[in-house]
Amino acid sequence: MMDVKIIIKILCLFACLHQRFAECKKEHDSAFDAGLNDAPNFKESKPVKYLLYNVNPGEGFNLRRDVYIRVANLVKLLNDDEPWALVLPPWGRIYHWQTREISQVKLPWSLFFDLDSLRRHIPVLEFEEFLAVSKEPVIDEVYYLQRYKEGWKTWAEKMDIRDCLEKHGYTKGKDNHWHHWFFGYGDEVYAKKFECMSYMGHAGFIKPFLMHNTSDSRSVFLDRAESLIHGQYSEWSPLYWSGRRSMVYAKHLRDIGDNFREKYLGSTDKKDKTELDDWTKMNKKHGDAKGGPYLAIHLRRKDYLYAHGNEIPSIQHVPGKVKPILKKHKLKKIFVATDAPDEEFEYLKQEFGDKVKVYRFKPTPEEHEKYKDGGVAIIDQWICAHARFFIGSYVSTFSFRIQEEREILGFEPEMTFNRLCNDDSETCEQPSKWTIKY
Ligand code: GFB
Repeated sequence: MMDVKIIIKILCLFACLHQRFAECKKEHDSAFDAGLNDAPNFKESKPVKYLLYNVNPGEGFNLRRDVYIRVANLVKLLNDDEPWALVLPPWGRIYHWQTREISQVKLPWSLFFDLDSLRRHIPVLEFEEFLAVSKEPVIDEVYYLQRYKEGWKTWAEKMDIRDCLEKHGYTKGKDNHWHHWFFGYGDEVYAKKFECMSYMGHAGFIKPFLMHNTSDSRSVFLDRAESLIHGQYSEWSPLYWSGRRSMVYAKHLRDIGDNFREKYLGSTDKKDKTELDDWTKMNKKHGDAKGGPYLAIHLRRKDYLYAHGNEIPSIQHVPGKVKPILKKHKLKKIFVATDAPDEEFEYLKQEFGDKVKVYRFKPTPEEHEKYKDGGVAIIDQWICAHARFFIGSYVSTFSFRIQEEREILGFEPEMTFNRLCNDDSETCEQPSKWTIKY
């Protein structure tokens, strides 16, 4: 039997969409509040349409979160004209999630994010909820976004239905349906139509196509949605930040991070001025947050050593570079978020000596099974986000998401946008300061 909570959420979602999303900014419960004397406020209602998407399988967790913002803001724009809901692509098969003992496919977004917060930005539903409200497990149209075969000389927004450069695992069955992995649901889910679209443009550029060329369909799937670039919804725009701010981490993960902060790092929201509110009401200024009495560092290792080894320090050089910063900010505790093997972490602990305490978050096997690699990564990010001073890894999207979280919490940019230089350099270009816009 379907979970009662899911049914209530879906009913609420429909109630909201029926009144058109732009007018429906109240809490979900208010859908049941209409009194007899309330004047009806309905415009012509159109049936809700569902946008689904996926990202290049090689992309990591934190770039995927950036693509979510682009697609979410596309849905926001669509809702100015007609009701669309975004179907959240289940997490799974992510290259970096290598803990083989635990199952990491078909993971719902609620494992990592607070869905009520996402819904204060746009209407979203989990893939399983989409299946639950569908008569059949069918996606009406799939568009695979691809490059232009001939390349391009000057950048101009354009889109064209073209022959597929590759089929990327989409096959047409004898039943005339298109089959694909579809997040692990490929045994049941199929598509009626599959086409490739050469695409060069911002996320909003595809809106007229979705409105006018897919009007007979209920669901449209955009594969390789990272091709929709930010453009006017980039890190410099308030809309980017609304999408980003709505991506509040799931409470169970925040709680674990908060307990760790309190227990080992002497850090609480009250003392550190990092209290959280409904994101739509938050408007923190730089310097409002003080942060816990520790320095946090994100030390990206593993495949990063091959990709960006020239830009990051060896583990042996880390203590020498961090000690002067600890001294400057009078800090004696370090929190390390890292994908490094245990030996490297133990080495760091030893090298910092007795006067500096070095911590990392290590889940128990049960916690790991429950929260998955993605949840453990978020706990690390949450703890880093609350430190007095943060040092990230060169161009790591994992570090970028921490920097954004610190912008939301109200830290001074100087305490956030930092990285360590390589072994041979004392100075190097520091991260761009992508400061929050309200
Ligand atoms: O998130 P992500 O795309 O960031 O990929 P980058 C890094 C993944 O490694 C995370 C794990 O999703 C985590 O699963 N990871 C990295 C960590 N650092 C930590 C950490 O401090 N704590 C925990 N718990 N997990 C890019 C990739 O990674 O790096 C590209 O997106 C490519 O595909 C490139 O591999 C070299 O932006 O850092």
